[in-house]
This record gives sequence, structure tokens and C-alpha cells, in this order.
Amino acid sequence: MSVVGFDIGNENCVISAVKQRGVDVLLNDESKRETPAVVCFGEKQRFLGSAGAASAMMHPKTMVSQVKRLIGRKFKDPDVQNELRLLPFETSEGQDGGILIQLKYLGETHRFTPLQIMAMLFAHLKYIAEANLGVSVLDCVIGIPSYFTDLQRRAYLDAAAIAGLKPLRLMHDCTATALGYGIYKTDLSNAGPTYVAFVDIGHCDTQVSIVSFEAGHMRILSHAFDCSLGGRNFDEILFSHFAAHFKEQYNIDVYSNVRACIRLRAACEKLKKVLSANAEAPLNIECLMDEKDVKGFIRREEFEKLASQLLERINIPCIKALADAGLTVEKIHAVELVGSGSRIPAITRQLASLFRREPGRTINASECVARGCALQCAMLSPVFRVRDYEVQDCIPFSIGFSSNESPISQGSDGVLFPRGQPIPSVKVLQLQRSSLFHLEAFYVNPNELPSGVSSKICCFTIGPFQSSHIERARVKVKVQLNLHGIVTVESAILIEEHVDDSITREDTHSEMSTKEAQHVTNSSEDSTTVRSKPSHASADGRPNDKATRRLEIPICENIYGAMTKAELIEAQDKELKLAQHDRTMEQTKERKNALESYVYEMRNKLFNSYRSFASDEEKEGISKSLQETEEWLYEDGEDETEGAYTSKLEDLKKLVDPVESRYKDEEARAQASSDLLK
Ligand code: ATP
Ligand code: K
Ligand code: MG
Repeated sequence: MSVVGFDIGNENCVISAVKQRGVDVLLNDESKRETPAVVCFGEKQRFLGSAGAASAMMHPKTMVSQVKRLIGRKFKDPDVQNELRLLPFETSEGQDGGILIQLKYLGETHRFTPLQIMAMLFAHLKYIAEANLGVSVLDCVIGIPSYFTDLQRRAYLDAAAIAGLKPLRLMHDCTATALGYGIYKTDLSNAGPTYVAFVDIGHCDTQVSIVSFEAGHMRILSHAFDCSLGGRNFDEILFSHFAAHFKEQYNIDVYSNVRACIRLRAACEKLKKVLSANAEAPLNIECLMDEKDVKGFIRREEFEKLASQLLERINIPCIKALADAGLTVEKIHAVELVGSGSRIPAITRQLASLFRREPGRTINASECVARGCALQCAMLSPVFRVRDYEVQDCIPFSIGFSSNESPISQGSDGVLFPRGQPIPSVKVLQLQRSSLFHLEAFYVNPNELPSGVSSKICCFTIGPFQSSHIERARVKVKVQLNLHGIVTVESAILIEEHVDDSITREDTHSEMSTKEAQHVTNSSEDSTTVRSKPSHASADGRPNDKATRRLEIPICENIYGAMTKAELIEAQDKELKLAQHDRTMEQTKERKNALESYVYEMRNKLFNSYRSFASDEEKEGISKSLQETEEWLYEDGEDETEGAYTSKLEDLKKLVDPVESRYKDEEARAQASSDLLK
């Protein structure tokens, strides 16, 4: 049993695990702490993570990256269209309006949703974790941006299910960072809460959270974000700068050449990193296009000037987060800057001037999310003991409910879970209904959402059921905002009051029939029982004039744009086949390598240690076979099956084994006589 945290980036993924002596970051196959978020479809197999990034240049059209930005989004969303233009792979619109990634692989055209690609990535990260820990990994906590919609959260859960993972929680990135920061903090003041601003600048986005820390407890006061401001925007500034420069100096238009674009972009990203540590940096690319080598140069000040608008944009989510938390900069005790995109020195200066204090750099900027997730996983797992520490997070979007087109709530807009609502939360709705009805969950305020997001979340069908007491049938619906930040309907119960007809009395909930509905209970966390007054005795103490019948009503959810159960099973099946194929290819490579090494090893031994144990005839025969096998490996046997390599190896062994056993016998004899002499 192990507990693992995953930070899935647009660019890099980090895996962390809680071990006996603390929280560790796990190394991948290349002994790296970060694994590129890349899935590449090669000629014969998939290459995932580092291997995917390494083979990207060879397979530009089947190199799939940046799926975190695409998952759970609509093809027609203008932002998505802009994204897709920058990506080298082909896409189309799915039947549900989602995105399909289209590519040729193993002689067939395949279509994958971003969710399926994400599942491949999850499976790869799971494999890395298992290889490291030596146990199977199931329970995990996965970091997500706070601005992820309900659909995107569900998509992550589905992707995890395809990969064979069980997320105990999807955790907002900054919350994970804050947990790692707060849980071991011992220098908190006793004079009220300590307020800390966390700013996370990644590859594509910026997230800001204001967190209140007290002993044994942390509470997220607000989340704000800019989902299209990250490290890559700074690359883009350099890219356009040099593209214009090269046009002028070399008369080449990089925009017209996909490969040149990829190479220049990669060079600009490198250049940006160099500028983080140096005052100036050169740019040299050989044979960029039209067989021209290009050279460039930029000073840090010049870069900062070009990027000044981007730098200013960082202030916006910070100011919003402060406002939502109801705090001014004077009240903030510390600012912590994380995410590798924040390594640009000018960003530190920008934030220092906004918050009027130097941002802290005490947290490991690239590993904090994964570490926090691993800690949370340990806290949620029954097999680990972690110190008691309460994490209270909240949602950044207001969620409303409506039924039959009219909002359900005290307010007129239907808000059930307002922005800032703690997760998890439960609310109980009381509705006057006597047969099947629908409940719609929706985002109340489009201004809170990233652009292009539909305000519809899902539709719950409550029923079928039928009450004969139309006037006196109430339905109690328990709605949950769960630990992942996803809305679900947990239960719906029909409550029928059977009234003695001879007594006419006011219905205690009559006001509800005029207002249609209202929500009643508002319990913060886990209310396991639906609260209702026992109704066998009336309020005025008269004996049982009514009896209550309770009936559980079936619930069916229709999540707009989500996978159906059948689709999920099909996707699991497909992933299984693809993974099996990769494994076969890996094993084939291994068998081929084994045969190759055997040939070299035996040729060497035949002329050295085995020399006096084989007759000339044997030597000649073996040599010939080794020679033939080697030639075969370079020609017909270049691309053979696992079985073919194995049987070739067995053939060779049949020839060599008698010689080898004579040699071993002799060795054993020599050893025995040397032991005797001792
Ligand atoms: P996201 O959080 O957007 O999903 P991510 O988690 O993969 O993405 P990070 O790994 O935090 O993102 O940051 C990647 C970004 O950091 C890239 O844009 C990269 O160019 C940038 N970066 C890395 N090192 C440096 C550096 N030394 N100076 C400037 N930028 C850097
Ligand atoms: K990351
Ligand atoms: Mg990140």
C-alpha cells in the first residue's frame, strides 16, 4: 500500500510519495524528477513521458502534448481553436462537441479524446511510481487547477479510472502547495490567523490563492486565476521578436514552416531560461529553414521591456484574490511564489512591488504541488498516520440549481453553492413534487468562468415515482459538492404525509408550494441523515393525525459532455490493448538485444575461455551459426517477432551448451581441488 501525489502539468509532471522518513519525489526512467506531459505515437509503439519528448522531432505529427488544456473542452470554443492552431497534431469535432485527436498509428487512423491521452499519461506516471516503490499504486491525489470545471474534474476521474488509478481527491494546485507549507509550520503567531498569498505560474496558467493558517488548520479564502498566462507567453514574446528579426535579416518566414516554428519556439524557451540567470543570451539555430543558419542575441532588459504587458497582467488575479478574500496587501504576512514559469526575475520584482514585500522562495517551486498531494493522500488513507491537520478548501465558481426552468433557492438567481463555498458541502433541498422531475445544475455567473465554458453542468432526473397525495408529497434531495469539487445528487426521498381527512389543518410547508421550492438544511460537511422533524405527532400535541411514508427515489445523472459508462469501458478496453502492444514491443526489443549480446559474448568466449573445450569442428559450426545470426539480425531479422528472437537464441544455445558445460565441469573440478589444498 502506498500513497502517491501527482502534479500533472501542461508541460511537466511530478510524482511524489510519502515514505517512512518523509515525502519524496520519485525519479523516472531517466532519473529525472520531472516527466514531460507527452504521448508520442511512434512507428511501432507509443513513447510516453521522457521517451515521448525525446522522439518528438521524429514524429511531429503524432506527438501529442498540452492535453491538460484540452480536456473537457469544446472543439468550437474560440480559445480551443487558438490552442489547436499551435499544436502539430490533427483534430476534429467529436459528436458531443468535444475534441478528437486524429492520428495514424500502426497503419490505422485512430481518434482519441484528450481524456484518453490523459489516461495514457496517468498510466505512465502510475508505472513510474510502481517501478520506484515496488508495489502497485492505486490510491492517489491529483493536482488540478482551481479553475477546472465540473466536467474537467469528471474527465480527470475518468482518465484515472482508465489508467487504473483511484483518486482519493482532486486537489487544487495552490491548496496542495499550501498544505505542504502549513502542516509543518511552527512559527505561526497566536494573535490571529496568518495570511499567505500563493502565486503559481506554470507553463500556461497563473493561479493565485489566499490562505489563512492557524495552528492545526488551514483555510483557503479565495482562488483567482488567469488561465492563459504562463511561461509559454514569455516564449511567444521571444518567438515573435526573433521571427520578425529573421524575416528582416535572412528573409525567411518561420510561420510558413511547421518544423521551423517548433524549433524556434524550443530555442526561445531555452533562451528565456538562460535569461533568468544571465544578463544576456545568444540564439543560434543551424539550418532553421531554407538551409539557412540563424543567429540572434537579446539582453535581459530588452526582453523585460517586450514582456512588460505580460508582467502587468500577473497583478490582475492577485488583486482579485485579495478582494475575494476581503484582505488588503497590508494584511498579507507572506507571498510564496511557485511554478517554474515564475523563475523569470522580473516576475519576482513585479510581485514585490504589488505586495510590497519580497516573495518568498522557500518552497520548491516545481515539486510543491506533487508533495502536497502526496501528503493529502496520506491524510486520506486509512493506513497512514499523519498529524491532525484540517484543510478547508473552497470553489471559485458559484453553482446554482433549477428545476423545471425555475431557480431553486432563497435568492432569485438559484445559487446553491456560492463562490467560496467550502468543499465538501452538503445541502438539502425540499421540493413539492409528486412525480418524476429534473434538477439542473449550472454555473450562475459566467464572469467567474474561464472564457468559452458552458454554464450548463448536468441534469439530474429524479424518478420515476408517483405519489397519490399530490398536495402532500414532498421530496428531499440531498445535493453534495464533493471532495473533488464535483456536484452530485446523493439521494432523493419522497415523503408522503397521510392525513386523516376529517381534520383540516394547515400544511406546515404550505409556503413551499407557493414558492415552488426552497432549500432548507445547510450542513457544512457530512450530514449522513436527511434531517426532518419526526412527524408522527403534530406540533400542537394532537395525537397522530398523520403518518409519514418515506421512499427512496432513483436518480439518474446526465452530465453534459461526459463519457457514458459504455464509452468508459470501451476506452478502458482500447487502452488495455494499446498498453499490451507496447509491452509486446518492449519485450521484443529485449529479446532482440538478448540475442545480439549472446552472439557477441559467445564469439568472444569461443576464442578465449571456451577455446580448449570445443573441438575444431564444433568451433567452426558455432562460429558459422553466430555469423549467420548476426547477419540475420541486420537483414531479415531486423524487425521480427519476440518468438523469432527467442527461438534463434535457443538454437544457438543448443550448439554452445555442450561446450559451456564441459567448461563449467572443469571449473568446478579446479575449484574442488583448490579447496582441498587449503
Ligand atoms: P501548468 O502549471 O501550466 O499546467 P506546468 O506545471 O507543467 O504547467 P511548470 O513546470 O510549473 O509548468 O513550469 C513550466 C514553465 O516554466 C515553462 O514555460 C518553462 O519554460 C518555464 N521555466 C522553467 N525553468 C525556467 C527558468 N529557469 N526561467 C524561466 N522560465 C522557466
Ligand atoms: K508541474
Ligand atoms: Mg503546474
